[in-house]
Amino acid sequence: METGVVIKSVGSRYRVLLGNGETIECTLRGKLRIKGVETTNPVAVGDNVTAERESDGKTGIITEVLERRNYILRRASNLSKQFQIIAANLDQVLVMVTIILPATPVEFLDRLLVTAEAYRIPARILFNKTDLYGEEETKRMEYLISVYSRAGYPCHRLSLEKGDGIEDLRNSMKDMVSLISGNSGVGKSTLLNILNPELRLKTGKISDYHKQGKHITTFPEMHRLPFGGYAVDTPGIRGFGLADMEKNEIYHFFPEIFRVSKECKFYNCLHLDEPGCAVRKSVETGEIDFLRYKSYFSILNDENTKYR
Ligand SMILES: Nc1nc2c(ncn2[C@@H]2O[C@H](COP(=O)(O)OP(=O)(O)OP(=O)(O)O)[C@@H](O)[C@H]2O)c(=O)[nH]1
Ligand SMILES: [Mg+2]
Ligand SMILES: [Zn+2]
Repeated sequence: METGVVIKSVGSRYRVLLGNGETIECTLRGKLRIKGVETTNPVAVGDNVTAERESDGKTGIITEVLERRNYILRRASNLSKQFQIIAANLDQVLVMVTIILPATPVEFLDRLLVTAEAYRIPARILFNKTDLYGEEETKRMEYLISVYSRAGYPCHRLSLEKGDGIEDLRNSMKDMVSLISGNSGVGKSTLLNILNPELRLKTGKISDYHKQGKHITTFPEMHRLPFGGYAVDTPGIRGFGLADMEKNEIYHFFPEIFRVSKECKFYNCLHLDEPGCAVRKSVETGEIDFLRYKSYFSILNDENTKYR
């Protein structure tokens, strides 16, 4: 019996990195049962497992999945009620966004941040492709940086093309397990190729016609970083699963809204149109950005959000 970490999962095949640095291809033991969430995949990238080696020595069977510290889910498909675990046992989530080519919708960013908050995983925001920004795009980026850093998220300005901001980011990733998420085409795989030049991951072109990525990466995969730590490259995610959330706890996952909510008149205030709502007042004064409030409102009213 050996222990290891799942670094890749495609269908029912799992690649497990063992303690001695060796990797073996594994399948699951048929009757393996995992407690907790109902998901389409019982084992995910980042899971710590025990494995039994087959007689050929190169393949194995996963016999147990050790308890998860945390995990990030996504909706299995756009309108599906089923969830898929993207990765488990993470130290941080890096949300990569771009102002243009492609433009990341703010609500998409907020849903990723809410998911990270719900599982208490710290998040950073990476603004990439600054080399493509003109005056207007730079202004937009600086505005978003002011909104999100006030909310408490560290923000990085990156140009992977020119090499700007990479040293700083590397320091923030050292010895950590990071999940790199973001919409298709923002540069997630490009970042990994820079952090570990041995990888040569496939990257895509942004078509001028659609101005968005083409979902080049199709499976989450964990990669070792030469300076210490791991990073999970993920496919550009279309829909995120906000599982297991009570309607009246969603605002807990917007840090700046949560802080102010303590001054609302009613303890069960949903910050819609209740009298004495401190959140609404702060939106009016601009202390809470309207952009963020809009995302909160939309998640609250999203019938696809699965409530407990
Ligand atoms: N101009 C510019 N292009 C960049 C930068 N970073 C990445 N790109 C380009 O953006 C395109 C998409 O990059 P990918 O790394 O494939 O994007 P991804 O996020 O992995 O996309 P998916 O795997 O589809 O989710 C590639 O052509 C990159 O060369 C940057 O800082 N500036
Ligand atoms: Mg990719
Ligand atoms: Zn309120």
